Amino acid sequence: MARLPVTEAELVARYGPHLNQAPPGGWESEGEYDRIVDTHCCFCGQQCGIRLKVRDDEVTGFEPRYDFPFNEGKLCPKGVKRYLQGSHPDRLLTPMRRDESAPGGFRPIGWDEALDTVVGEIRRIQDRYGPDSFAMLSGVSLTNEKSYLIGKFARLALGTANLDYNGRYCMVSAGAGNKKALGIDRNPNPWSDIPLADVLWTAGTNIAETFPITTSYIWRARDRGARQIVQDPRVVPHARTADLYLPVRPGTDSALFGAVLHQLIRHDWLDHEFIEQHTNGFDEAAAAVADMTPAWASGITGVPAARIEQAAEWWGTAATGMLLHARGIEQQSKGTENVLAAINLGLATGKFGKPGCGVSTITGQGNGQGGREHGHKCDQLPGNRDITNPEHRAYIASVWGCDVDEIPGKGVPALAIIEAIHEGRIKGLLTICFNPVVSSPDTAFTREALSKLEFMSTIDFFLSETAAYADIVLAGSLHEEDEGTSTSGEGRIIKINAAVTPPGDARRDWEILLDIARRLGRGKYFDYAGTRDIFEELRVASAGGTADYSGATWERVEAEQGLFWPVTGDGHPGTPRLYEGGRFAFPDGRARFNAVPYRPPAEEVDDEYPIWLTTGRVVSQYLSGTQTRRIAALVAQYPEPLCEMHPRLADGLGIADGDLVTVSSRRGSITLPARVVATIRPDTVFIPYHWGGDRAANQLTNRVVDPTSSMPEFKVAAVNIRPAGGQAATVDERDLEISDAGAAIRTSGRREDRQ
Ligand SMILES: Nc1nc2c(c(=O)[nH]1)N[C@H]1C(S)=C(S)[C@@H](COP(=O)(O)OP(=O)(O)OC[C@H]3O[C@@H](n4cnc5c(=O)[nH]c(N)nc54)[C@H](O)[C@@H]3O)O[C@H]1N2
Ligand SMILES: Nc1nc2c(c(=O)[nH]1)N[C@H]1C(S)=C(S)[C@@H](COP(=O)(O)OP(=O)(O)OC[C@H]3O[C@@H](n4cnc5c(=O)[nH]c(N)nc54)[C@H](O)[C@@H]3O)O[C@H]1N2
Ligand code: SF4
Ligand SMILES: [Mo]
Repeated sequence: MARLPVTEAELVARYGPHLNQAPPGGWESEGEYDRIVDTHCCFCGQQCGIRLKVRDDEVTGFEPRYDFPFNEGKLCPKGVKRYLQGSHPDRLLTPMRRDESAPGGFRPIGWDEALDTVVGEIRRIQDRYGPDSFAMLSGVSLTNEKSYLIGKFARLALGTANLDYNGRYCMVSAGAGNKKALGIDRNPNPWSDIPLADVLWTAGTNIAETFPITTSYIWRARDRGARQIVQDPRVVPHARTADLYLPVRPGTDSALFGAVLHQLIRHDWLDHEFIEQHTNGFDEAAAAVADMTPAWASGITGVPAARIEQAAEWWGTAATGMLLHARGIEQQSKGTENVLAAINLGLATGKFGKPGCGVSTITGQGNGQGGREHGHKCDQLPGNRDITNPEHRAYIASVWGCDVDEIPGKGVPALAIIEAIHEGRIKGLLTICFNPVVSSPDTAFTREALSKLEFMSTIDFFLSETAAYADIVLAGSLHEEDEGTSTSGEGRIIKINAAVTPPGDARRDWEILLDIARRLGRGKYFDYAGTRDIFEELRVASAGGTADYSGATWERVEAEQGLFWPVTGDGHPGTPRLYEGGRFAFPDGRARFNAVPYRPPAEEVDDEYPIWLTTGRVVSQYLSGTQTRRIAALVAQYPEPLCEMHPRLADGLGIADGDLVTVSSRRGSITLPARVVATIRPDTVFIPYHWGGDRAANQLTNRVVDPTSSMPEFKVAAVNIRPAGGQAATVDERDLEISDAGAAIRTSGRREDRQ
């Protein structure tokens, strides 16, 4: 097997360490400020290093950090504009109470009234319907400290089993697959491995738009001559430079991976020594793909058989290689199976535990990695422990100083919480950092559910579409208004520093939770003077778990530019690459192959709904859009959702670029402009999901979930499309001006949104 010539040392010599140079005199020479605070971007899981300029307790500007080894002076369009939310006129400055007679449907109230109402309603509902009838939904834009706190708060202050989080819509299929096959829910590689891969396979990720800084690592591999394979129903920007493009039909990835394993076996492109010494279950996995020929897979996936064969040859014969995957293969009703099928390819060729090798998920949300380790999930306790395991429960009870029976059992996952609300089994809800009215599948259903609640409260800094359903809205904190740690998609624990204090009467999220706990009479379990105390407890709680942070201190994290967990004790160097030397996180040290038979997506196209729909992101918007839809410079880049479709499909329907089309599924319809592009499969349309109200893509999506991970099938639905008559109105310049002055642009978080 030929190794590409360029070495790691040559690569560093060629690129950096600091690829981009600051302007002469440094960024500090520009703009007015009285302090600069080193911290990280509040948006995606790459957690780029950023420096905030502060004047008079307000963020006035930013610069990228050159010293942070991940982004080395680079930022994407969202990171560049992130600080503009702080002084936005929509920023919530006080708690609010629903009041039909008030303008906008809410009136400002004081904290005592707000928190007494929340606590009174929690008590009333739990007394009447039982402790689990009050649920909590949370999110992982929050720090590790807040994630840990929320896990404890739900169990010991609310006393409910029903806590889950928005990572349920994001990382859980990857997590379940990694735990099952390799033993740890973390991506196995630091990104410094990417440039060392001789073949780079990206599956189900629009990496150039969603992880722009990671793309620069891919360019470094490409410049060494690494081969690039892209698997996506769309010719995403990164695919335009790929050596091999696999235009997979939505929902069929496990068939493609199965055929590749079939080929690896057929041509004996296998690492027999690795399979024998470091894995179990190869024979079962091989048996499952015995009939998965490239010709068979071609019929299912729509990818020409020759391309599948080529992908197998490149992957099978390269000395090093990485397969990077994200939500495209994970947000399916068989997301976990897709991940297991991808991992099989790494195990079969020995591509784990060494430089430039790995099958790695790319974590999405800012703290999407850390937030899934500290007990934020319905089945989990801190350190990635299992809430049903008696030993794990006993350990956490000892850290919390409570009776083990005080820790409730396993609750239900996010979508099941919404379904239980719809069925009337859950009556009360507290949400923080989650906007399910936009981000949950089947919007009409979500709205109906929230309308049935007897009481709902939301902690947010903007009146999100979800907050608009609340009875009491609690004004929480922005990222730069609090300190703590976060864990990037690489698995690197980093330090978030506070730059400013919350404005008006807004309060830090954790202070709000502590106050509620005290008012519920549970203050003794929440005796923290600051987030640092929470981190110190988190360290102890995580010790001995798979996600072990016990050796991480705030000082070390900052001084060492982050620490990769597990970091198991004082002085432990951290673990950038997992599974070194082929030792996996199981008692026998062996990874597990998994047999992955093919099964189709939950909903398939038919005469009535003949077109595949898939959903996702654009570079300028972030998630449910509450944050980025308020920044005019970002809105201007992509102001409203468009329906991407191939010219052949458009022609057949008599649709031209910019025409309004109505897209309908079994759940609902949306009318939006068509964007006719040749970069998508002709049988598939794509709609980004960052908008609410009648512009929400999730009006169309299906509530079916992956049986293992409970991930909804955001990436596959069947739809029909018809011309709606008329052209799309071009973006109204006045809207942008309004937004420059700060008002929300046609956000749908309005009172009338409530049904
Ligand atoms: N600009 C921007 N960046 C972001 C975010 C954002 O909102 N905006 N969000 C962050 C978060 S939380 C996440 S989770 C990540 C998501 O990052 P990605 O997963 O990269 O983003 P998506 O757009 O959801 O989907 C990726 C790709 O999957 C493809 N796809 C759809 N269906 C299938 C399929 O069946 N098979 C395959 N192989 N591919 C399919 C889509 O065409 C799309 O190009 O991005 C993070 N970064
Ligand atoms: N159709 C479709 N739907 C999808 C997806 C898809 O690809 N297609 N992707 C899914 C994925 S991967 C994800 S991650 C989810 C994300 O979906 P959500 O989690 O619902 O999206 P966010 O925009 O992050 O919503 C977070 C809310 O928390 C607030 N917030 C942010 N930071 C903080 C904070 O520090 N404190 C407080 N108190 N509030 C905060 C924001 O203002 C916002 O209102 O969407 C999912 N939904
Ligand atoms: S790539 Fe992610 S972390 Fe970096 S600036 Fe953009 S949104 Fe922020
Ligand atoms: Mo995500």
